[in-house]
Amino acid sequence: MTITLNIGPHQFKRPVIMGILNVTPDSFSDGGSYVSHEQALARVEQMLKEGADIIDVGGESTRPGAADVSLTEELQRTVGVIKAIKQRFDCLVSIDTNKAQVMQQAVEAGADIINDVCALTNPGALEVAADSGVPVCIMHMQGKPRSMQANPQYDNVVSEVITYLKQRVESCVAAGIVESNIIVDPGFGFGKTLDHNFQLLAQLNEFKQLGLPILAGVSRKSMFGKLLGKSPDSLMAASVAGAVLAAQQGAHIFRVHDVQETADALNVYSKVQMSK
Ligand code: 7PJ
Repeated sequence: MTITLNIGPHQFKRPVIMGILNVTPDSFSDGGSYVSHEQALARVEQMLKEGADIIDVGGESTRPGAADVSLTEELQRTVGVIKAIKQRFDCLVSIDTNKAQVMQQAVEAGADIINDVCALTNPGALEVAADSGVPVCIMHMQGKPRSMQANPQYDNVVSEVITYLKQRVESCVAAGIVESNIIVDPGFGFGKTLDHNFQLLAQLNEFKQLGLPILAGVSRKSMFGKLLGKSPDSLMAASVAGAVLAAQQGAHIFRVHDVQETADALNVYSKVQMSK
C-alpha cells in the first residue's frame, strides 16, 4: 500500500525526513545549543540543506524523567522561533507539544503540523487541533514522561499500541479532524522496555492496517543506547540503521537528529526498492 502524504500544498511519495530542532536547555543530545534564534536558524538551514522536509520544533523535553516545563516557558521557547523559521525559509514546521495553548499559538505563528506525544489527550488539544485544520501526528505512550520507564508492561505490545492508536484516530475524527490529516506513531521509547521497542520495530508493518502514514522516531533513542552500551551522541549509525529498517517495514516519516546520514541511507533504500 502506497500512501501519499498531503501536507498543505506539499505532496510526498517518498520517505519524508523530519529534522529535530530542540529549543530546550535540557535536551539530552544538543542541550542548550540552539536556544537563541540565530543558532536555531543556522541549524534549520543546515538540516534543510541536508534534506529535511519538516523541521520539528520542541520546547519541552519528553525524555524519561525530564522536568515539566511551564506553559509560559514553552511558549517563549517555541513561538518566536517558529515565526523566525517561517519568515526565513520555505519549509514545513511541526510543533512537538502536548499543550493546547502551545499548539494554537504555534499554528498561528505558522506551524504546519501538530506533533503530540500525548496523542491529543490533554485538555483542549483535540479541539484546538480540529479547529486549526493542520495535519496531526498522534503517538502512543504508556504512562507519563516522568515515570513511563519505571515498569512498562504489555501482554502484546504491538497489538495494544495499534488498538490504542485506532481509538485515538476515532476520537480525532469524532472531534472533527479529517482522517487523511492523521499520522500515527508507535512511540519508540515512551513507556517501553528494550524488548518492547525492538518488537515494535520488527513488526512496524502491522501498523499499515491503520491505513495512515506512519512516523518512526528511533533517532538516538535508549533502545540503541542500552543494546550497544553507548551514549546518545554515539548512536548515529544505529539510528540510521533503525530508520532503514523502519522504512523497510513501511514507515513514511522519519524523525531524526542526523539528517544528512539518514537521507543518504534512505536514498539508497529507495533506489533498491525502485530496482526490484
Ligand atoms: C518522539 C517525538 C517520537 C514523535 C520525541 C526523543 C524524545 N515525537 N518527540 N515521535 N520523540 N512523533 O527524541 O528522544 O518518537 S522527544
